[in-house]
Amino acid sequence: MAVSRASLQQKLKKLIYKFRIYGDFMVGVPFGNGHVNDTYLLTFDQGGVRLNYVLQRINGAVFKEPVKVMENVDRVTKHILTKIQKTHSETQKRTIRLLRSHDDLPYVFDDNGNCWRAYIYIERARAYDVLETPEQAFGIAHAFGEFQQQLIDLPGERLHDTIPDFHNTPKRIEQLEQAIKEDKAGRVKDVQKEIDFILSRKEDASLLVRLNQSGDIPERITHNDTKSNNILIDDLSGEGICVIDLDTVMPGLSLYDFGDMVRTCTSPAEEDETDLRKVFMRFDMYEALFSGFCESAGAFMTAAERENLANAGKIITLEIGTRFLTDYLSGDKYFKIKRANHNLERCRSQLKLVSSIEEQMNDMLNLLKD
Ligand code: GN1
Ligand code: MG
Repeated sequence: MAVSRASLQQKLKKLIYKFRIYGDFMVGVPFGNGHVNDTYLLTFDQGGVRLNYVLQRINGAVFKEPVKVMENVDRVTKHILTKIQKTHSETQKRTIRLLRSHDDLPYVFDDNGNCWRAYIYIERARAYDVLETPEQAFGIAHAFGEFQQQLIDLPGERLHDTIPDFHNTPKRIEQLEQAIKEDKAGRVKDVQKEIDFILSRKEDASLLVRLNQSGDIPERITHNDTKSNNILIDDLSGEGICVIDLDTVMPGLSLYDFGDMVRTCTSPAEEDETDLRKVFMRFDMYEALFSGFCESAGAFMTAAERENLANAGKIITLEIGTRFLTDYLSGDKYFKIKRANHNLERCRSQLKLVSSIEEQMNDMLNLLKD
């Protein structure tokens, strides 16, 4: 244990000095709750002052072209910085600031070919896995809506599709059907109820993709992973201050971003809660998301996008539940797990949330009429 701890410190130290950074490396510790990348918080002594940085290994199995991921993140953060410089006197906490390597790139590679990036840790702000108040939900939706708004005029060519068909819900269901056929881990027999639940909603699940294909809802630049914990909430002001985890920023549909907020901001329980009585959509949280998003995204939202806000949460919650189940059936190859049935537990809580959203569909639609 002692040896591996020391070797981790050596490894982190070697990596972080591949970036242009001032001061003495003190310590690095694992950080955050991501299901995909490896994240560390590093502390530096800079002339007697302690400063923290986040260092992350991009998961190469998930992001096959990490350089493209970083090109997207770099362009997007630079663009956002130019925007907030015009509107805010203090910009330090309002966007991720990437460190640059000695070759002036926003990433480095280790000896095993893994891609790493680093940024300045934002102090006195935090990310919430479960929200406590509607004000937080409002702030999160407002911030993600503003993020889309800021990127509407991103100059240059289309961003890279770093994970093609990332939010193609019908494709995700096809992948589930394939995993059922293959039954690699011999688990299909235990999850017939979950499979039936998902497959009986196939038609509903394809709605947003169909609306995009028919030209009714446009492609935009979206975040694509708008979990509650991908916004930092300022400790003092309570404002949703900074959008983080930009790995999946790419062309996408605005409604998937809104939907993932419904999935992660409205339930009083964690994504992997096993007591399903605790998993449901709190309507006051939905209302707060709706208001926050309309306030910042309302100006550019089309009528068809607006009309489908109520469907978005259901569709992406079904999509993520489908992905968890697919991974469970495939032997837990994609998402990091902490226990044997973790992906199944995650799937079940998502499906419970889908049911709760369905029950409240009329109330959600009524909100649109007002
Ligand atoms: C993954 O890495 P993390 O936890 O931010 C996943 C998202 C899922 C999410 C479910 C690249 O995000 O798509 O919605 O888990 N990211 C990727 O919690 O697959
Ligand atoms: Mg993520």
